[in-house]
Amino acid sequence: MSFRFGQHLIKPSVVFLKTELSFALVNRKPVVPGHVLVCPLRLVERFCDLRPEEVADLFLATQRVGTVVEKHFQGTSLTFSMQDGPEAGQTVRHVHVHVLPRKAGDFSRNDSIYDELQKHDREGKDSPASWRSEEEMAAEAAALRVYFQ
Ligand code: AMW
Repeated sequence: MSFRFGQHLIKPSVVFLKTELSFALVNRKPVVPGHVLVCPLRLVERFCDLRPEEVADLFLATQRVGTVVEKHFQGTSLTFSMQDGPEAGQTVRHVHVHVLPRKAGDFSRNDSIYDELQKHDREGKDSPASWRSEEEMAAEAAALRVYFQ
């Protein structure tokens, strides 16, 4: 079985959490180590189109995922971000929360992380050559899955 993430078919090997209505996957192009994504299982484009139970499940999953990636990647804070619609920078038309472990000095200007989020998967910056290998992604997902067992 695979997971839908917008136009992408996601292999179970890169998914590290599945709840009743949500799933979390590792990023093929992380902005910082441990940059992962949490999505509703149902292919829904905009946040406003989620049902209340999907919002609840998505945010509960996001909370759990944040705790785990902060610990696993030795972060001391977290950035949560959602680009909700193309004008907000959304490239994959499927609701997703970016979860990014943060640590002191990771960006010289703290909010530069938002510039990086905006740029990292735009045209010209997102060729397959810039993506991580499936093996590397699967290994990271396997390490994170352990925390949810
Ligand atoms: W958006 O700009 O839509 O808020 O973010 C899309 C995110 O999804 C980016 O971080 C991008 O690197 C990631 N991404 C896109 N396709 C895949 C994929 N097939 N597997 C893992 N991550 C992906």
